[in-house]
Amino acid sequence: MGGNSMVIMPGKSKHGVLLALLVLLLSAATVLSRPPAAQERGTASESAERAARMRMRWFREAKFGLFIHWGLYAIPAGEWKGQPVAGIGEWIMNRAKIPVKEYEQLAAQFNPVKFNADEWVQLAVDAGMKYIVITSKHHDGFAMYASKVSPYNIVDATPFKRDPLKELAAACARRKIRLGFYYSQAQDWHEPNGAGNTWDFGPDDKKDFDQYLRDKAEPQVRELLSNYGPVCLIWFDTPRMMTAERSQRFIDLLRQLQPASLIDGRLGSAGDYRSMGDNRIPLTVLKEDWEVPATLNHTWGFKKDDTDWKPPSELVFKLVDIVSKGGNYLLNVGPTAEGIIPQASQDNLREVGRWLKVNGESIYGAGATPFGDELGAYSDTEKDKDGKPVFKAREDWRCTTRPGKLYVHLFKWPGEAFELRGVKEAVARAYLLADPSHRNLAVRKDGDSVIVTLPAKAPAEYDSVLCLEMKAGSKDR
Ligand code: FHN
Repeated sequence: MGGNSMVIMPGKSKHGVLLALLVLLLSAATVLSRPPAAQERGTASESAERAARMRMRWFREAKFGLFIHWGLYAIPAGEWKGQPVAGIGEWIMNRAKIPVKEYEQLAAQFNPVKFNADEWVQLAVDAGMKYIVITSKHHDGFAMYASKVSPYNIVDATPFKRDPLKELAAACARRKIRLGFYYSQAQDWHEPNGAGNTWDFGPDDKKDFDQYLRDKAEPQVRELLSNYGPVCLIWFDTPRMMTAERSQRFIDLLRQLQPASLIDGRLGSAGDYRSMGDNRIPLTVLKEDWEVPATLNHTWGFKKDDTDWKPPSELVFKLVDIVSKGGNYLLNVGPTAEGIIPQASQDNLREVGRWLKVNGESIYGAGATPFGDELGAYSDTEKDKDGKPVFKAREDWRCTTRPGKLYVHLFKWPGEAFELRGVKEAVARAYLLADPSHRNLAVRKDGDSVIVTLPAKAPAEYDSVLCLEMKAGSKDR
């Protein structure tokens, strides 16, 4: 609009009316003189943006999801021929350079008779998680669902013969929780032309990677998007050799078959949101949509010797830290070859769920901190090995937001009072979410500071959330 947006005073004078007509004619001429392609481009990109916003809505609300790494690697569980194999459990085939002919034989032993889809989904619900992402095919190439594309799948190649993804899809629908599929689009150690298996099939640059994509990866993603009802996202991973053109073929499949489904950040070209590195929480707020995949111990796939579980206090801190920086937390379990999610994983996740039952309004759909100093700062003196200043994280408190509300997460109980600096708005009232009656706490304003009087003892385990409601008319955060 620019120069056309002047204010016209109707009826003031003949000149005013003439001027108004001139302006209208000029605007019409500008629109009509724009080349048709540019007009279409404008509307097409606007509607693409609108569609992307709609697709992202549930993700922005959800904040907390369950990742499940489950496959044949749960049988060796970190040990091959009596020897422990270092590294993450689902990489055992690669780390121990197990030939396809040997690894394949695991399928004949895979019979997870204790698998119960309802119990798994119930765990996610109890933990307060809003979506589940399960490995439909990891780098070992084994499909954990009924695939017509390759007989190397759980229904055709194991005594189990059931399709756990079908059962999970039904259980998720019953409990109204979203289901998405992890799919390793590039690495496939079972296929001569898939990326990654150099011990059986030689170097990747000598392979016909497009043959693998055309004959296995693309048709399998098509199956996943066609046979399991609504799929909330496809979680691609390790985009080796994925050019923009190759990635686009997957994007087209998704947009054509399930336009509401999201693409994570590891396809090979931009997805719907950014995937952080494994267990890598950014230091500060990121304005875009993002998610961090994370482990409860040190592996994704089950490893019998890895029992170094993160305690619930750490999980709650990480969840809040991530939400206060604008992200989602996708937290992993690695079920056993019998189909059991390790008890410690279950216990710790349910503990997070208990905290969320009381404090969930400060997490689901919540926005990032409007402050930032509480996250930490770069040291003036300490440098890392590259000579760059070290970031010193602070862990006393975090802040999440909703329109008209600030949620101050107190991990270290400050004692009798808490002072929040940098608050311009007036506070209507303050209370603790863990106090069932939400009793008003005394609040004093001192310039840009808000000082809240607190009880002597923390009312909640892990994190007591102090809610500050801003006076109506105060700027929404
Ligand atoms: O190689 C995989 C790994 O096995 C696991 O699936 C993780 C989860 O984020 N992604 C890759 C490594 O980043």
